Amino acid sequence: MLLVTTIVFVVSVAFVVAAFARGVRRRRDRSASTPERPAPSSERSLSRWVAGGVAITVVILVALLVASVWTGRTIASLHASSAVTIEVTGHQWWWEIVYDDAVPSRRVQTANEVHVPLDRPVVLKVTSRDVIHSFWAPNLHGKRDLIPGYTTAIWLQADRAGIFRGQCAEFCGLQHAHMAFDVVAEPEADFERWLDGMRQPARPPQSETERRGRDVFMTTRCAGCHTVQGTDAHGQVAPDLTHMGTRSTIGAGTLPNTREHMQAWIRDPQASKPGNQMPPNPLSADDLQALLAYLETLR
Ligand code: HEC
Ligand SMILES: [Cu+2]
Repeated sequence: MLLVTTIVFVVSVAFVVAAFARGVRRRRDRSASTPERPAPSSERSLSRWVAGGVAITVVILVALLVASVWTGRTIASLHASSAVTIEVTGHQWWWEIVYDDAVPSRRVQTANEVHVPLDRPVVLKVTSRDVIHSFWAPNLHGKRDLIPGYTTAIWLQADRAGIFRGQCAEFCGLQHAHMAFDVVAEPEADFERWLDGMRQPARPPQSETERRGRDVFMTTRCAGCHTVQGTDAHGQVAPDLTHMGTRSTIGAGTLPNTREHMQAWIRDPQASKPGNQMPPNPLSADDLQALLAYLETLR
């Protein structure tokens, strides 16, 4: 496309320059200030030029359209045997991330953090659960809208290690600005290690406090919305918390993932991210500390 449009640009500019030069020359040759009426024969030749120009333009545009649709389809249906497929679902206002596997116990579910191996094609299958979002990690790929009920594919490949910041790029409601994510690009071995870690169910609580924290989690509303693999918590409307401790932020980039911020978030998520779908939790101080201790075991 760049080649074709460059040629078109150069040719068009050449014609403009030629026409301009011709006009200057004519004006110099003849001092007459009234423009002459073109002879009928030259008028016919003029309309032939214009018709030719329009025809070439139409042909080029149709060819580019066909090429673009064809390339888009090829990329969308890309199934390179080595490609990693990741499912991304937009929610108001967080990202559900799934690494599917034919073996159900090897399926990985997480949120707001996408890990990809270096130098390998990655196919992201994106969709939305509620409104239109847009998945965008500017250093890795172009924007792609997430349409409810419709799955599209984005293809990307990371050639250098690092953490790439991403952001919802389509206004999707009150907390649109707090709908960020990280793409962590890492060497294949690190990626596999991470994936293996994510496949493990949550470690059972060890201490008395942790056990109490788990009970608080299971008996208050937390478990109705959140999943913790390996426990009775199977909620599907909120981020999977099985390995919450490995994530760098709380609330899709809203707060750093520290104990203090976690405490504030659980007490009242509406304070730092007003309008989000998690309600405040008026817990006793002991219950809250136990819950925090339990959440810290989810690594
Ligand atoms: C009504 C459903 C609901 C209940 C009940 C609920 N949450 Fe949430 N929770 C959410 C949603 C939705 C989010 C994502 C909010 C966002 O980022 O916009 C969330 C986010 C979180 C996060 C941050 C996750 C991340 O990766 O950013 C933690 C931690 C969390 N909840 C813990 C809890 C705990 C602990 C309880 C119980 C005391 C609880 N939640 C109760 C819906 C719920
Ligand atoms: Cu969004």
